Amino acid sequence: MVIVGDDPASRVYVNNKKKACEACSIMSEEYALPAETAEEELLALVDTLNKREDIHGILVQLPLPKHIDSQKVLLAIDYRKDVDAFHPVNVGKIMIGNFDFLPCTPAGVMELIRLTGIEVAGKECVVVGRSNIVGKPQAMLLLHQNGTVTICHSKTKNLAEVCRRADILVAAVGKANFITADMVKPGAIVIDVGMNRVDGKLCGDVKFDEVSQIASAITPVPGGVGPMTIAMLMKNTVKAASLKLDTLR
Ligand code: L34
Repeated sequence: MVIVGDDPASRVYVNNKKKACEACSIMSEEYALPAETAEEELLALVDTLNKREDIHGILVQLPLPKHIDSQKVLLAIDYRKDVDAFHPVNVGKIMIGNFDFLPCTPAGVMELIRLTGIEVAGKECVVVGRSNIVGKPQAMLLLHQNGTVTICHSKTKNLAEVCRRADILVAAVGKANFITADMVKPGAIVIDVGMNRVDGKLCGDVKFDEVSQIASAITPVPGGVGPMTIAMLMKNTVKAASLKLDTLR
């Protein structure tokens, strides 16, 4: 795990990942670099980790400081060690449906949906947010399971109306309390990917108190998608190690 700078949220997430590694008996090393680290220095570290035979997974925690080109860094990670599935090779593999790793947050969301026992096939799925990390891959994973998928974003007209069509609503907007009860179909599954801090308090994108009254299933923040994201990271890391073993057989 590589963390650059001192973003307090990133610090918490990386610490949680470290603890999860310990719980799974996965050896982890943390490289904490100062905010002013030069891009070349970070790329050199990634290169070293790429070459290390005893390391199967590399994760560079985002966001990176503004002077560093994140895409360049993600591209530098050996795609076979890319346990985030952010490398363009892995993104492309996901698009085709022939993948080794799934991005952790969208994969965690699929796992949470699976645990409701409700089939995605044929359902109206609405994803609010279109980031490369969550919204776009999330839509693709729902599509792989034969959902009818709509992606909403800041230019979407009649957002509330579109959201109200959803049997499965995934909120990945990054705005506290954005999804209100009037935007949710009674009986819908609501997955809250938001990780917002309001006056130091962590809250999601969904107004939990009111939406939980009408949803058939809903995830809280904290204690929902976040921990499941980390569980999927552990899964990807074990997969990366076993793929490596396969190539040695
Ligand atoms: N490279 N950067 C890379 N990979 C990732 O998969 C991430 N992400 C997102 C941010 N940057 C990344 C994460 O790890 C978000 N994310 C993440 C991971 C864990 C938690 C939240 C976000 C988490 O542990 N959430 C806890 C509460 C944490 C707290 O108290 O602040 C929860 O219960 O939701």
